[in-house]
Amino acid sequence: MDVGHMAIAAQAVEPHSIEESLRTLRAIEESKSSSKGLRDKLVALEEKLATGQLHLAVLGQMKRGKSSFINALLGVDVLPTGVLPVTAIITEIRYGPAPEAIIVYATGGLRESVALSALADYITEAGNPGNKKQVASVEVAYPSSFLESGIVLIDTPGIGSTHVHNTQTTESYLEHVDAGIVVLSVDPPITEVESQFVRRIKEDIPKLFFILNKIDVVSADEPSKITEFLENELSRLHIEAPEIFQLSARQALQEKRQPFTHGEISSGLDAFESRLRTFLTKEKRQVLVRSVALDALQIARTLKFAASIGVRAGELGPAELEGKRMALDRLLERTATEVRELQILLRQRSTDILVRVEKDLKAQVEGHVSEVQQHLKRFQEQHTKETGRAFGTLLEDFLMREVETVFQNWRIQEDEKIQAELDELSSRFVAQGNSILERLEKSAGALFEIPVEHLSISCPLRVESRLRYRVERVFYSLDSFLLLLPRFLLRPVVLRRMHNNVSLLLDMNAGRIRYDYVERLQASMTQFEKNLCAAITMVTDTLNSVLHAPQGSAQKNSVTVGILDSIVCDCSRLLT
Ligand SMILES: Nc1nc2c(ncn2[C@@H]2O[C@H](COP(=O)(O)OP(=O)(O)OP(=O)(O)O)[C@@H](O)[C@H]2O)c(=O)[nH]1
Ligand SMILES: [Mg+2]
Repeated sequence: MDVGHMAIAAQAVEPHSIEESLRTLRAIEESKSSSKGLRDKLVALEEKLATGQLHLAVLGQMKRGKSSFINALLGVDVLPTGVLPVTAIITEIRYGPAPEAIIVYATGGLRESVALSALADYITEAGNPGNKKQVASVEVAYPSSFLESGIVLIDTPGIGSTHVHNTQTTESYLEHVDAGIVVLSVDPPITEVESQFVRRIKEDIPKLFFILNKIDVVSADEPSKITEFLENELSRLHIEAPEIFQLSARQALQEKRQPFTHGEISSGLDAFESRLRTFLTKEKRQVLVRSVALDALQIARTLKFAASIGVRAGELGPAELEGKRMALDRLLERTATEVRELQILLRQRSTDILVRVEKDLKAQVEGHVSEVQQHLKRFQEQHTKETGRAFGTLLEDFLMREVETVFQNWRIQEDEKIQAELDELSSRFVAQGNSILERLEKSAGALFEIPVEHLSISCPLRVESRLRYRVERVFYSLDSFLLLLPRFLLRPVVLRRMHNNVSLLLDMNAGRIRYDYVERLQASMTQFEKNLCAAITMVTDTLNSVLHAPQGSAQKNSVTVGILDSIVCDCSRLLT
């Protein structure tokens, strides 16, 4: 046994801390030089523990006061708030000695430092409609004492608004979240959208706190009744003894700004802050460990499966081993073919969606040509006096409004339709990916007569999350030479020409919209395939490396199996 392996074996005797488990997993993985995806994942998990940074996300339905609540915690109006749906971009807030905001762009990871006061231009629906500035996320540094304890506080876009992309942005971020603060409010206490959201996130997020916000708008005896109601509702969602804090974010911020004028009123924030402090000192690590242990368990099981095959391989005679190797190679080849077929099918389905979008777009254009022509006639009647450029500008503005009206609501509905299709597609393809994996493991297990532990792809695959929404400004430019025509010719020529061109104008803009959908769908599919393949590749690479390792490593593999067994036990224990 080599020295490195003896060190690994020695560790097996004692129970592992999660850090030791990760180190051991990495040592085993490196000794087999199996899969890059697996290595990257292990490094990321180690980093997560080493930095000890807990991602604490503020989540919930739009307009419940998430951003106001974060401002109240920080004691300053850092994040934009408002009556209309506001937050559109994920904003991560960390400790920093001086206030700073960094805009991270989706294209090429470009970063730009901006003043905190300019945040609204990047993260709000009004300042950055439909995320046309292509912002991936925003990182804010702020010198707040409670951020110093190693939390990243995250403001997320509200779910359930008509801006579907806001819900998608939040959903796509969930896999990074270690603990969540769900903001509810008194008006009404909990909606169906919120119930569904909570039901879904409680599976992925190890710890949830609940805030009942805006208690300043109800009479003093109501918050406790509402809390009782919420406790019942949440227990229906199998959240026992939920921690609910009643408060008014608005009042809390005022109190922090002018501590002496609000002496006797309590916003309720103190109770939450004190709980958060205990959580950060006593439970933060536990939450981080659970979140890491969940991933480590999956990796340990994969490596154990491969090492068990290695043990069997070492026991076989050369001829028999060669036969099994060839059979496994065929199996891996078949798996690769199945994955390719799955990819083709996925691409086919995305083409189907685009064909349908195309059809819908065509119907939308055809259904509105005569309406826009009628509006144009009315426009002509209303504007008889303007000439030259002034007339041109008016006409352009009019056309712009018309085009936007034709497509704006259509796009919202189409997005929802596509979302539903992608949801269905996503779950179907994840299921198919899992069944490929299961078949591979069963066949490989049978081939080498080893018991198969069920390994599933716990892929956080969310096709919808990858959809980046981009609204292009729809436009049509008038030929400027037309505007130079003499007055008596200008109006009839331009308007007749526009009348005939209405369908061209709508078609041209439909083309841009179609291109936008093509781009978004392609980006989404590529990401999906990458995740799906990464999970399968992790298993096939590991199997490949163990079976093609030099002969005579049965003993090494059986030590490894023992070590991995104990890691599986340790990780499972951390999760109970
Ligand atoms: N009365 C009262 N109003 C509040 C309170 N907290 C927030 N609001 C108001 O509720 C509205 C929404 O607040 P935001 O903080 O923007 O809500 P949000 O959840 O971040 O909204 P989105 O980012 O759009 O999802 C604003 O008009 C706030 O002033 C509160 O405690 N009491
Ligand atoms: Mg907000």
